[in-house]
Amino acid sequence: MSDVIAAPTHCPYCALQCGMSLRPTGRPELPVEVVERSDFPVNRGALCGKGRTAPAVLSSRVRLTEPLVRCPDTGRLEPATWEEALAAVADGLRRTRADHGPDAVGVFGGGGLTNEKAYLLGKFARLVLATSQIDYNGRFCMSSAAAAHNRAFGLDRGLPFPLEDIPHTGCVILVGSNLAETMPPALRYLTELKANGGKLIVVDPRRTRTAEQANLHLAPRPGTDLALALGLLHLVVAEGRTDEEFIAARTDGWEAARAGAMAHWPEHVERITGIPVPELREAVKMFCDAPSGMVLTARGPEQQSKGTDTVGAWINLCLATGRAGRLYSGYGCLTGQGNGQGGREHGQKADQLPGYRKLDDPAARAHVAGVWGVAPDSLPGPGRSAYELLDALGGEVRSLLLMGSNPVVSAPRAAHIEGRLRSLDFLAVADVVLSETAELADVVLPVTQWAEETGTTTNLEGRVLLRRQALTPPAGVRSDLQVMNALASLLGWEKGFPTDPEEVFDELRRASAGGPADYSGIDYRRVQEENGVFWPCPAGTDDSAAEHPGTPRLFLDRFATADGRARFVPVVHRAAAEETDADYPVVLTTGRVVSQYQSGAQTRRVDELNAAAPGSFVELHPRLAERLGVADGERVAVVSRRGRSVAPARITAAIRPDTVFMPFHWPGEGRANTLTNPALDPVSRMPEFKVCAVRLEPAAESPADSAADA
Ligand SMILES: Nc1nc2c(c(=O)[nH]1)N[C@H]1C(S)=C(S)[C@@H](COP(=O)(O)OP(=O)(O)OC[C@H]3O[C@@H](n4cnc5c(=O)[nH]c(N)nc54)[C@H](O)[C@@H]3O)O[C@H]1N2
Ligand SMILES: Nc1nc2c(c(=O)[nH]1)N[C@H]1C(S)=C(S)[C@@H](COP(=O)(O)OP(=O)(O)OC[C@H]3O[C@@H](n4cnc5c(=O)[nH]c(N)nc54)[C@H](O)[C@@H]3O)O[C@H]1N2
Ligand code: SF4
Ligand SMILES: [Mo]
Repeated sequence: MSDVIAAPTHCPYCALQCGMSLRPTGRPELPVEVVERSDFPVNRGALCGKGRTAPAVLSSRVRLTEPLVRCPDTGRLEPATWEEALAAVADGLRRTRADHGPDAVGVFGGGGLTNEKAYLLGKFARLVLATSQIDYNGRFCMSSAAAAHNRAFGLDRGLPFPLEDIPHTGCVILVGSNLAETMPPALRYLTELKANGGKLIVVDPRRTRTAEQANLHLAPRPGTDLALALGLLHLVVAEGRTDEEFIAARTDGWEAARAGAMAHWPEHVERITGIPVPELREAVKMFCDAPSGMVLTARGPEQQSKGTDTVGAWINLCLATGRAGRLYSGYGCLTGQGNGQGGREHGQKADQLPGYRKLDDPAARAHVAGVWGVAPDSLPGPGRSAYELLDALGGEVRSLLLMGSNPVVSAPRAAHIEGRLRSLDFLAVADVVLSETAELADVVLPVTQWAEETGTTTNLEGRVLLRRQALTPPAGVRSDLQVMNALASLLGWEKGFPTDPEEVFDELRRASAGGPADYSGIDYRRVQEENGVFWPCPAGTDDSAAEHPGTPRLFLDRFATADGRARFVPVVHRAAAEETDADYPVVLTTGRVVSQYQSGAQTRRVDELNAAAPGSFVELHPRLAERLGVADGERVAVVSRRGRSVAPARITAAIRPDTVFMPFHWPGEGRANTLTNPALDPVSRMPEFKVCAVRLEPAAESPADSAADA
C-alpha cells in the first residue's frame, strides 16, 4: 500500500502538540501506528487517548477519498473528478462575485490549519477573491484572551513562558481550565508544582478532575469570574499586599484599575459569585504568600460576552501583585486548537495580516502588499467576525469556502447557523471527513491530513513545530495548498500560489518580518534540530549576524508596548447577556470531555473513543435532579430561548446546584449548541458559550423533535 517511513511528528489535535512517532504497520486499513517519542519536552512521551488513536482517522473506512458534487437531479452529493469539483467551486464563487460583488464571497478557516495553510487562506481571500469577509473558528476559542493580552502587554502569545516553568512558581490560579481532560499530559506540570511545595487554586463551577488536584477549589456561578477577580484585587489592596515598587516601575493606569476593584466589596462579590468571603481571603493569602505566581485562563472565563474584561481583571491582579514580567511569574492563556496560536497570527482573522499585523495599519498593509507584489490599496479592509459572518450567510454573504471547521456542531445558536448555511447560494467545504457541515455543501473537497503532509504549527507556548509527511496519502485526496493553488488559477490569479509548504513558510517568514509575531529567523531546519523555536525570532540583519535564539520567555525586561510598560485596564463587573429568570431558571455551561475532540468530526469516527464517550449528556446536581424528578441516565430536555436539546442525565454532586453542564461534541438532539447564546464580547467578538439560561424538563422516551429557531 502506501510507502511508509517511521517519523517523528506531532499530534493532529490540541494545542499541546504532543510529540509522537509514527511506525508503519503494513496494514492498509491502518497504515501507521503511534509509538512513544520521549525527546519532545512538552509531553516527554505521554499522550492522551485521542493522540494515541489519531491514525484511525487516516483509514479509508472513515475518511473522504474522492471529491463530491451535489447532483442537481437527485439533490445528493455524488462522486466527481477533481477537475469537475474544482471547476464547480470556481464557478460558484465567480458567479456570486459577478452578481453581488467580492464581499458576497466569504471564507471561514480554522485554528487546526497549519501556519502555511492559515497564511495562504488569508492571502487567497484578500488577493484572489478580493473579499474582506474572512474569519475563523479561533474567534470561538481564545480571542478574548488575545484581546486582553494586546491591551495589557502590547503582544498576544498564549503563554509568555514555557510550560516547564510552571513547577517552579509558588502558586498557580487556574481559571476555567479542565486540563486533566483537555490536555492530559500537561497535568504533570501541576503535579510537579505541588511536589515542589507550590500551591494550586482552581476556579471552575464544577469539581472537575483538574479541580480535584487543587489546594483550593473556588466554584463560582458561571459568568461571574470578572467579579471574582475584582473581589480578589479588592482584598489584595485592603490587606496591603500590592507590589508598589513593581507597579511604579513597570505599569501604567493603576489608579483607575484600583478604583474599579475597590467598588467590589467581598460581601458583594460573594453574592454575585456564590463564593464565601473566607474562601476569597484564603485565595488571596495563598497567592500573595507565595514568592511568585501565575494566573492561567482557558475557555471558562474567556467564552463570555465580557471575556476580554474578565481576562483583563485577572491580568490586573497579576500586575498589582508583581506577578508578571518576572521569571516564574506571569499571566498566560492556555490556547486550545493544534495551531490555535499560529492560526491567529498569520491573517485568517478578519482584521489581521501575517505576523500579527493589523489590517487597518497603513505600514502593515504596505509591508505585506510588498511581499505579495500588489498595491497596498488593493487589500480589502477588516471584515465580519466569525459569528457575524455565519449569521450573514444567505444575506449579504452568498457563497462560502470553508476549511477546517464544523460550525453545524460548534457554532453558537447552531440550528440558526445551520439554517444560514442551507440558505447559501453556494457552499464549498474542504475536509478530511464528511462532517455535518460538509454534508450541506454543494462541493466537498477531500484533503490530506497531518501525517500525509508537511507543515508547521505553533503550540500554546509560542513554540513553532514541524510535522513532516510520514506517509503517502491515498490517491484521490489533495492538500489544502493544492486546492488553493488550483482555485487561484481557475479564478484568473496569474501570480501563482505556492504548493510546497517550505516555500510557503519562507514567504510567511518575509511577510511576518518586523511584525509582532516575527518568524523571519525560523526555518524548517532549525525547528527540527532545536525541537521547536519560540517566536519572536527575527532574522539577523546581515548574513554574518548570529542566529536569534528565539524567545521562550517574554516580558522579563520590558512589556511589548511602545514604552515597555504594562497597562492596567480599568474594568467593572457586569452581568451575563442572559440571566436566569422564572421561565429559564438554570444556568447552562458547556465544554469538553477527554475522549472527544471539538465538533467530534474526527474523534467520533474512532471506535475506542466512541466506546469511552458515546454521546451527549446533561450533568446536574442531585438536588436539581430530585426537584425535577429525573433519575441518573434518564433522558432530560434542556430548553433555552434558542431551542431544545435532549440527552441522558448524569447526576453528580461535582457541579453547582444552580448549573448544568453539557459537552458540545455531538450533533443531533443532544447538540449543546442548539441552546447556546451568540451574545458577543464587544472587543473580541467572542460568543458566550459558557453561560445561558435554560429550563429542564423530563423528556419523552421517543427521540424528541429538537425544535429550534432557524
Ligand atoms: N478532550 C478534548 N481536549 C481538548 C479539546 C476537546 O474538544 N476535547 N479542545 C481543545 C480546544 S480547541 C480548547 S479551546 C481547549 C479548551 O480547554 P478547556 O478550557 O479546559 O475546556 P472546556 O471544557 O471548554 O472548559 C474548561 C472548564 O471551564 C469550566 N467553566 C464553565 N463555565 C465557567 C465559568 O463561567 N467560569 C469558569 N471559571 N469556568 C467555567 C467548565 O466547567 C470546564 O471544566 O481544549 C483543547 N483540548
Ligand atoms: N458550546 C460550545 N461550543 C463551542 C465551544 C465550547 O466550549 N462550547 N468551544 C469552541 C471552541 S474553543 C472551538 S476551537 C470550536 C471548534 O469547533 P470546530 O471549528 O468545529 O472545530 P473542529 O471540530 O476541530 O473542526 C475542524 C474540522 O476541520 C477538519 N479538518 C481537520 N484538519 C483539517 C485540515 O488540515 N484541513 C481541512 N480542510 N480540514 C481539516 C476536521 O475534520 C473537522 O471537520 O468550537 C467552539 N464551540
Ligand atoms: S493532549 Fe492534545 S496534543 Fe497531546 S495527545 Fe492529547 S490531543 Fe494530542
Ligand atoms: Mo478552542
